[in-house]
Formats: sequence, structure tokens, C-alpha cells
Amino acid sequence: MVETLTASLTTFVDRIGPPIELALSKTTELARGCPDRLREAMRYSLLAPGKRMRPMLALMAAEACGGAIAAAMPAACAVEMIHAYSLIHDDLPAMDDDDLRRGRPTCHKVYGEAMAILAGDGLLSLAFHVLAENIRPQSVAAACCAALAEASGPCQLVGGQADDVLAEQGGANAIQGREHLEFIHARKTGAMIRVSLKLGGMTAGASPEQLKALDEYGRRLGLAFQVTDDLLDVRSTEENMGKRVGKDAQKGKITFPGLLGVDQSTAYATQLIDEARAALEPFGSNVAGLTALANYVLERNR
Ligand code: GRG
Repeated sequence: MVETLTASLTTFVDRIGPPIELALSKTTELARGCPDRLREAMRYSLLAPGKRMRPMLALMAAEACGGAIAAAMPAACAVEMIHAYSLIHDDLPAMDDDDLRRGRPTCHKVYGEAMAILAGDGLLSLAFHVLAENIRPQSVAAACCAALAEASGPCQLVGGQADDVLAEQGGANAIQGREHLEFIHARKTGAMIRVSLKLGGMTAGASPEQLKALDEYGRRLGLAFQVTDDLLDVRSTEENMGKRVGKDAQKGKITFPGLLGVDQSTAYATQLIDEARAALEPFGSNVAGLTALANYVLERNR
């Protein structure tokens, strides 16, 4: 079963993976003015072998809405840049203090803390530059910038991360229960997944109904992704994940398996993925990629 699911995603990865890598590399060549060391640190983290789930979501959403991969590629690059910046900053000693990411030493371990902070800052700004310069028409570029700013901003990604940091300090900010846990993850993990789909749809001229269906799918997929991330932290290996595992338990973090148990968490992820697939029904066709990705999130081992 796992092989079949993975095989159906492989078809997409083989087709859209190389163009994503090429576009990410080209958009970070960067003109004179960017110090070599900074460019190197940005590219070290951005081009490291991640799963590229967010760019794939953007491109698959565009295809589901009848759009072209090329028109959606700047959106795919922008969401991966924000994601890479958030990983660099999350790994810093002041946050999660990690030394391994995507199978390599973390950015600050290689380039030092100051350069890692700046590499994250550089990727954050570059994401909006890439959208503004390359998405056409300009009204769509502006709408994409606004949507990405919201999703990566203080009420979504950054807010979710801040609440996560505060929760770890315990006291009044400690996680109160399932609703609180889901609220943190909806912002920290979910918002970037949803906006990846939204941007892809917008570059394809999606209708409000199509954008709504993508968002219903993304909401479930994002939560399922977090549940499986928590499960993998319990049962996967560092070699598979390319990052440290078992950290949640070590830090006494509240997680889905911690709160619901492994079996119930697995059942919850299955239910969410069923709902995500059902949300794609209004599209009829062109959703093979999004369906394969939903299946992968459930079955993934990294
Ligand atoms: C620093 C503003 C700021 C935010 C950090 C990304 C993040 C928010 C935290 C990382 C910690 C974490 C494990 C989050 C849960 C889910 C998640 C975002 C996992 C990493 O994404 P993957 O698995 O990574 O798609 P790759 O490397 O494959 O791209």
C-alpha cells in the first residue's frame, strides 16, 4: 500500500521536482551587494534536501485550477523561502536549539548565529521580492504578497511560533488541551500550507469556490501533517527524518500522541486526510497531485 501511494506521488515529484530546484537556485543567485557568505548561508538552507511540500502544493493547486506550472513557480519559490527562513530561525539556540536539519548541520552551526539570523531575514524579504517582480498581472502579485504577509505574520506563523515558545515556558501560557494545541499548530504549521495552495490557485485565476475548496483541503492537510509530525517524532529515526527525533518527549512538550495516544492520533490523521480528499470533490479532475500528496502525508516516514 505504502509503495503504491508513494509511487503515485513519485510521478509528480519526477515532473515538478527538478523545475522547483532550478527555480530556487536561480532566484538565489543574487546580484552584487549580497555578500558571498550571506548568499552561501541562504542557499545552504534553502537548497538543502527538504521535501518541498509547500512548493508542490502551490504548483498542484495551480494545475487543479487549470493554470500553468511556470506561472505559479514564483509562488512556489516564495513559500519555500519563507519555510526555509522559519526553519533556520526555529533551529537557533534561542528557539529550538537544533544542530541537525534536512540531514545536515543547521545553518547557525555552519555559518554562526549572526549569519544564520541574516540568512533567514534575507529569505523572508526575498520571498516578497520574487512575488512582486514575477507574478503577473500586478494585481495578482499584490494579492499574493498580502496573503503571504498575513500567513507568515504575527497572527499566523510568527504568532503560532511565539505561542509555542511561551507554552514551553509553562505557567499561564502552558498548553491547556487539544483546542489550544490545534490553535497553535493551525498558525505555526497550517497557515503556510494553506497559503501555498492559495497562492498557487490565485496564479491560475481560481474562482472563489475553487479557493474555498483548496482552503478546506489545506486546513485538514495542515493539521494531519502536524499529527504525523508528532507521531514521527515518537517512532521515526534521525536517519530517516534528517533531524533529531524524540525531542518533544525530552522537552515535555504537549503533542498529539501525548494527548490522545498513538492509536487515536493515527486514527485522527486518517480522518483528516479522508476529509481533505473529500474537499477536492468540487474540482472533479486535475487533482491527482493533491490527492497523492494527501496520501503521502498519512503514510510518510520523513
Ligand atoms: C521561526 C517564525 C518561526 C517559525 C518556525 C517551521 C517552524 C515554525 C517550526 C519548525 C518546528 C516544527 C517541527 C514544526 C512542525 C511542522 C514543520 C513545519 C515541519 C518541518 O516541515 P517539513 O517536514 O520540512 O516540510 P522539510 O525540511 O521537508 O521542508
